[in-house]
Amino acid sequence: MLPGTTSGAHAHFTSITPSLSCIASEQTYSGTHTFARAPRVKAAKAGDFAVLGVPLDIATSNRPGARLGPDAVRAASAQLAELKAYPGGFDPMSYVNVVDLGDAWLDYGFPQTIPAAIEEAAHSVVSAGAFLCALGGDHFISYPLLKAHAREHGQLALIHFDAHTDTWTPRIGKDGSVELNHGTMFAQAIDDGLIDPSRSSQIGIRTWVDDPKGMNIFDNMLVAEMGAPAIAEAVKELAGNSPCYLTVDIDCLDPAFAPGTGTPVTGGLMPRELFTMLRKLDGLNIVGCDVVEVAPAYDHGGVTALAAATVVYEQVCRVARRNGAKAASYPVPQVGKHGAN
Ligand SMILES: [Mn+2]
Repeated sequence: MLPGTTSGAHAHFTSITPSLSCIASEQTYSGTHTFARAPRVKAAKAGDFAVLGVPLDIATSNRPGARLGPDAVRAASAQLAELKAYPGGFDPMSYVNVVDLGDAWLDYGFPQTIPAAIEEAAHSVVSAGAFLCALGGDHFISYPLLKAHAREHGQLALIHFDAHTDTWTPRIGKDGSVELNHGTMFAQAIDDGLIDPSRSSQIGIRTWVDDPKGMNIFDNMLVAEMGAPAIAEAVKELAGNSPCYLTVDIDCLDPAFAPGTGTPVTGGLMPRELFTMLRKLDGLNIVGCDVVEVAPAYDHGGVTALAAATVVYEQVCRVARRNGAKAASYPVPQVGKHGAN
C-alpha cells in the first residue's frame, strides 16, 4: 500500500505529504532550488556543510556558460533528496547540517575585484568553522578558494580530478595581479605556497603540460591500468595527514557522460570510476571542496549537472560517515544454491 492511501476495496488517495521517502518535503520536479532541499541561509555556522555558488565564467579559455552551473546543479540535486543514499542506505542530511548560501556576488563590471570577492565570501564561511563546498563557475574560482582555506589551515594538499592539469604558466600583470585564467591558477597556487605539489594528486589528466611543477599525475591511462581503488589508495598515501582541498572539474569525466562543460576532452573517466575513487577517500583530512565547469548550455538531459550534484552529495555522505552514519550494503547474492537447474 502506498503511503497516504487507505485500505479496503475502495482505497483512495489522500494528500501525500511529505514525499514517499519522507526525506524531502517537496517533489523532485518542483519547488525552489537549493542544494538537495537544504535550507537557504545568509551565513554559515560551525559544523555546517555550506554550499556556495560561484557563478564566474570570464576566466574560461574556450566555451563560456559555467556561470549558470550553480543553478543547474541545484536543480539536478533535487532528486538526490528523495531517497536514502546509495550506497550506504542512510539519509546523510540527518547526520550533516547542510545549508545553501546562494551565490557569491561578483561584479562583472569590475572583473579585477572578483578574486578578492570570492576569497572573502569563502573565508567568511571557512573562518566560521563550516565546511565549504563551492559550485562553479569555471575552474579559476579554485584559486581564491584555496587562498581562503590556506588562511585557516596553512599549506594544503590538492586532490584534483580533471582532464587538465591547470598548471600552465600564468601571466602576472604589471600591478602584480594574477590573470583570470582557468588553466593556470594551480601553477600560481604552487608558486604562492598555497599547495604542496609533492602531497597533491591530479587524476584523469589527458592533456599535456611541459612542466607539471612537481604534481603527482595519475593520467587517464594510468587510471585504466591501475584501477580506481588502487589510485585512491595512492592518492591517500601521498596526501598523508595533510589538510586536503578537493577540486572536481566535471570535465574529468568523458564527454559522453559530461558534455555540458566548456573544454571537453575525449577519452575520460567513467562516472563509476570517479565515484569509486571519491568514496574511497574516507580518512583524508578534506577541509573544503569545489565542483566546477558545469556549463548547462552544452548539456544533454541534465546529465552533467546530475553528475556534479552527485559529486557534492558524495561529499555530504563522506562527512555523514565521519559523523557516525553506518553504511549498509546489499547482501551478496548466493548464486548456485538452487543447483545446476
Ligand atoms: Mn578541466
